[in-house]
Amino acid sequence: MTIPSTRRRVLLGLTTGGLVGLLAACGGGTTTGGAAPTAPPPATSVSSSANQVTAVLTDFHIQLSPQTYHPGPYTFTAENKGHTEHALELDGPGGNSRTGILQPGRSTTLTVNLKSGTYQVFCPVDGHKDLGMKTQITVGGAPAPTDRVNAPAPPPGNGY
Ligand SMILES: [Cu+2]
Repeated sequence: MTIPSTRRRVLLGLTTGGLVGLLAACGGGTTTGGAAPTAPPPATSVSSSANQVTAVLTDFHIQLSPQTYHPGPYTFTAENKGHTEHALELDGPGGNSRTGILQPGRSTTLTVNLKSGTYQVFCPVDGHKDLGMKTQITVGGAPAPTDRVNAPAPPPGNGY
């Protein structure tokens, strides 16, 4: 009498639910003090809570990137694209703050906690303001939604 071989059934329970996408967050590289990076950070990957504004300084004009201003922190990136030294200063309800003197081709950042009202934006280098390096921004009344929870809903359309 032969004993039939038993068939063993191996059930491979393969579940597909185990794949977890590991998103490696490429953190911002530390800035070394040597060579000055000239490439501005891509605006789409900014995770900072501060809003980003670009201020291009030329001889003798200040060009701000299009922006609607609300109370809160803003980081101004001042780029000196002129042929002489410039700087950027903001003067308004929150006080005034300025960058250091920028040599041609240099850039720096200036973080300002904007408050409601009008700010004068100009170059504090001698005479440059009168030569045309001045503009102004108006900070609207509606705070950022994450700023104050109990603030009333802003009117539609931003009225700007
Ligand atoms: Cu200037």
